Amino acid sequence: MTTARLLADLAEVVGPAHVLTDPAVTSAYCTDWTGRWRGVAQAVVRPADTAQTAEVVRRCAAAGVAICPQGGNTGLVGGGVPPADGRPTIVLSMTRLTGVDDVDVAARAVGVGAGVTIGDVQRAAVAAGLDFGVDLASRDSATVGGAIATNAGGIHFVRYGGMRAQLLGIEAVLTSGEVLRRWRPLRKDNVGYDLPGLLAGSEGTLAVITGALLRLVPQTRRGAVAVVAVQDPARGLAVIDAVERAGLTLHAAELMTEAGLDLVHRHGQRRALPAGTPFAVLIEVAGADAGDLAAVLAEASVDDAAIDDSPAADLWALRERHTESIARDSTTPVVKLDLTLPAGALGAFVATVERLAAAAGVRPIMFGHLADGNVHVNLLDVDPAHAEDVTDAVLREVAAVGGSISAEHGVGRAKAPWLGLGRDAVDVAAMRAIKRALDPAGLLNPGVLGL
Ligand code: 2HG
Ligand code: ZN
Repeated sequence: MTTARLLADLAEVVGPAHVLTDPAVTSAYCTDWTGRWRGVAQAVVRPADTAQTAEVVRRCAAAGVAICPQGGNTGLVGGGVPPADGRPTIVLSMTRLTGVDDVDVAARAVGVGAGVTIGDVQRAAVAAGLDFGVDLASRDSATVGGAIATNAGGIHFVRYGGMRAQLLGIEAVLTSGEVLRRWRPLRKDNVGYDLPGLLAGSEGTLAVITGALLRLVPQTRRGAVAVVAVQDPARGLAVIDAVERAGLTLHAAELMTEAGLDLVHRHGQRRALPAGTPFAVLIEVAGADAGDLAAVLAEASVDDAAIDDSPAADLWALRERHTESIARDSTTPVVKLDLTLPAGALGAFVATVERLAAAAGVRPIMFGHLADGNVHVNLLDVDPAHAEDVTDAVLREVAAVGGSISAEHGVGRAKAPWLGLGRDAVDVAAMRAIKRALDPAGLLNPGVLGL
């Protein structure tokens, strides 16, 4: 079947207005948020619901056309954009699946479409007197489907876990066009393989997620935030430990560096700590106020801290404005490496990256989710011709000290060549077997994950 014929067929399924082919319109869907990854698609197809999604998948599979599922296109590893190798591909944009069911307050659960934003889940939960356990800076663009596909973590991972931990159920279209649906608001449901858990982090390579039944959590009504100056990450971890040992509930614990803070200040954010602080840790606690947190920090001999009751938007802005300030400041597309380090290796790793970056003539800004050992290494002003070399050097260092080459952003296209640094041969073979079983023709997100 010709591609033109397939697109005409797909237009019958989703309506002609939802098969986009004008390059002026489709280019935004084919380029990732960082501008580093650009692909080519014959069309962007925008189904309205699960039935249309299933029909689109069935017809693409019959025609041998690849499918790149996409949510809000806020991913940072190129996993949501089509390949650039010219193979016939459509982008399957899931942003029209925006249904939000009534919150099941007794079960603390809500069913939502894959295209609902994380912010809309939070608002639905709050309106019902509850909350959603995942929060991230891209909350108003990132969709549930994309966040599940990447197993996004975010700022409250330390308390509630990432997207995988929020899944009570899932709905997804298989390459056969059949709809897999596990949809019971049960906390315990131990019948066979954890398929929702498997689709979390599958990065669009196993099935197209159309909806999810999400766990909700009680609201945090009282809280406090501190931004604390520390000499090194180890001291930051010690302060976090002291806060938890004092009985306070950790809601977030984020690491920032002097270079990152200087950058967000240059981009307009007011300072909370004096200039020259080598590292800063943002700590949010739940169920306590600023006075309680100040007392614990004094006990832990912290002498430089800015403290406020939650939500403390000004203190949080210091951390949340990193990504956009970095994007605005770099002269080339930023090389973003999201990593986990063993707690004891963090300080030395930061110093090593600074050395590697200096040798490569690029600017490093590091920040991240300290309590999870998750560092976001951002490399600015990297000559695109050298992006692979500098990535290789950093990822090898992570593997050498026993860390993970992907903490919460996924593997995508950015890290696919380094999959073997994160998983051994037996592990990769088992993943490949799963991929072959669910997508024998290799039509779902080819090139992503490197399987
Ligand atoms: C965050 O923690 C996101 O803000 C983005 O994971 C990280 O921009 C980044 O590198
Ligand atoms: Zn993050």
